[in-house]
Amino acid sequence: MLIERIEIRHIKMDLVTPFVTSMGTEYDEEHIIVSVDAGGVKGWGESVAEGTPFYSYETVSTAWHILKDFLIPSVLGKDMTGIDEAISSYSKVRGHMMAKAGLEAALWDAFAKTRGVSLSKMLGGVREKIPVGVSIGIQESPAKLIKKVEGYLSEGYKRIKIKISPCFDIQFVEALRKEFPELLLQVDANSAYTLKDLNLFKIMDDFNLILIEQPLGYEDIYDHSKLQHVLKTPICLDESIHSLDDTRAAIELDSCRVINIKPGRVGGFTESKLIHDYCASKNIPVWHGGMLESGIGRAGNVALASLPNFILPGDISGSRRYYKQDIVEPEFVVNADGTMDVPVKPGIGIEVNMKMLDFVTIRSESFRK
Ligand code: OSB
Ligand code: MG
Repeated sequence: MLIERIEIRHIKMDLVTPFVTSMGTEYDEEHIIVSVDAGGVKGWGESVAEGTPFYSYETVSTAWHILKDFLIPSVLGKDMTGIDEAISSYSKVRGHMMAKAGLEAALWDAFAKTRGVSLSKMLGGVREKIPVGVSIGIQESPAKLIKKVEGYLSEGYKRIKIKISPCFDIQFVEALRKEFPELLLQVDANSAYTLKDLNLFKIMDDFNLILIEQPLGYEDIYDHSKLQHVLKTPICLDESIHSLDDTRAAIELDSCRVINIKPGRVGGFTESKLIHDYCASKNIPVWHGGMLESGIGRAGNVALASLPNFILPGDISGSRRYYKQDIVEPEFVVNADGTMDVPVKPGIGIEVNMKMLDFVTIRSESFRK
């Protein structure tokens, strides 16, 4: 497959409702859309580096730089036989997982399209529908949170994740548990706590949560093992896991009993699959995280989440939960039974709405050999 042309677009999309976490408040989402023209098809990917370095050190600007100056030149004009060849062409680049994942996703889509198979099939997916949940930002009061949850449950979502941060934690979890005793509930702290908060987690431990996501330092693996050893609730790592090696360390140290896989955080679908397979071999369930993607990134996430060890519902919600209008057709919808259909058409299996994509594009640059 000859890589003829690559385009990157900086996009900005307004969220339907501000997303409040322990890292701050997001009103809109900035990402990079990557498209690759190769072998008569167009492959699409989304780099989930954000406008700010608050979740990850990467930003749209750093990812743009790494894509333009290092990743794109290493694949452009080459005739590639498969994805591994592309990855090894830029393996000298350390870190910058989100920049890499955006390009890798576009290449996976192009390879799948040239072979006429769905991305799900090509990745080894086995599900036609995936279980999905919703990630709810911090609300002003427990009463407002309960209202939000009621709304999402009525749309079909079967699992609720709430963001927590100091002073916006126990009382919110307690109120939800009281209102919905059977609710599949999990919390995400985005690294807002330290081991000094042990007592708080011991209280959390009695609310029958599915898991507690990334309570401690965003690069930490060691302190999480200390915390996991005194809790019965599984800890799930998000921010701390950038590779299969990190995953092995975390599982061997018993720092977590569940892994959140986000292709953007680990450099793409290839590393995601390695993590998925390793976790399966250790009986560690995984689930698919989210980065408030547009439909382009979401399509890849849905395909990846169709692999067998994605046992827990993912942070993969319908397009409307995030954006008034998505940039793909058809947009993603949640079924009444809390599942989402995995696209079956070749590649990511949805069409890009070019008019909408142009509307949300702030700047673009294209490269050919
Ligand atoms: O920690 O999982 C996270 C969004 C941006 C950055 C980090 C996280 C999130 C979410 C959103 O929780 C999940 C979604 O896309 O629905
Ligand atoms: Mg998280």
